[in-house]
Amino acid sequence: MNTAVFLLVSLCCCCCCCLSAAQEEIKKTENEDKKCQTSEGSCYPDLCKLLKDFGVMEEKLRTTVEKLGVMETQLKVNENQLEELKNKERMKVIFSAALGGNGPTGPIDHDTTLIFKNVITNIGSAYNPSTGVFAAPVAGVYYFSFFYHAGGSEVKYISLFKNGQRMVSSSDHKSSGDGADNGANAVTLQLEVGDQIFIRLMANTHVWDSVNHTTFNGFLLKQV
Ligand SMILES: *[C@@H]1O[C@H](CO)[C@@H](O)[C@H](O)[C@H]1NC(C)=O
Ligand SMILES: [Ca+2]
Repeated sequence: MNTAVFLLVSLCCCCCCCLSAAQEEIKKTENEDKKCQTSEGSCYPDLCKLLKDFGVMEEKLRTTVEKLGVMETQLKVNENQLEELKNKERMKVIFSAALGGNGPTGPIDHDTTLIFKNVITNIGSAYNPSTGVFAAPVAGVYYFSFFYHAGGSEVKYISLFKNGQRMVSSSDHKSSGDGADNGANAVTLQLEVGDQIFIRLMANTHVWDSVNHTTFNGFLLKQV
């Protein structure tokens, strides 16, 4: 073979190869098209998949919207509960008052409600300094304390009352040995709205005040 013939043969062979490869490719594509037409309806493969995916997405969206609705309702409930808690938290009832005067109160021949006139703190104004009575503005747990100072030569006996009921007391005996006495007590009480708390000086006893050492104190611990 001379060079010219060799080139011609080579070129022809290459051409044939290319042509048959292209024909193969066309056949493959036609077959895939047929596959789609028979099993997935008459559409291109990508479009079939897209439509199917769209259906799934639509369903997901529907359930998500439903869930969102439920969550929105729950959120509203939570918000209301939070507002309620905040209101409870905001409610402040705190007072401190001293007996005042300069000298003894008592002895008196009957039990007497002590009127602590020197108001030191009265947030919420639940303590009334003209009657000595604290009235619960809200239901809750309250903490109360009271302290007295008195001369040692008299009997001392004071009690904290809830409405008509004596709850806790502090007392001391008459003595010639003690120049002065100090006593106190405290109590936590669960109160309903309007319950009244006050300190009574028992008959024929006495307490003393000059520099606010006889006091009545209380605050709301927690609304219930
Ligand atoms: C007693 O309390 C009153 C407040 O009501 C105050 O003004 C006064 O200074 C207090 N006195 C003493 C001696 O602490
Ligand atoms: Ca004593």
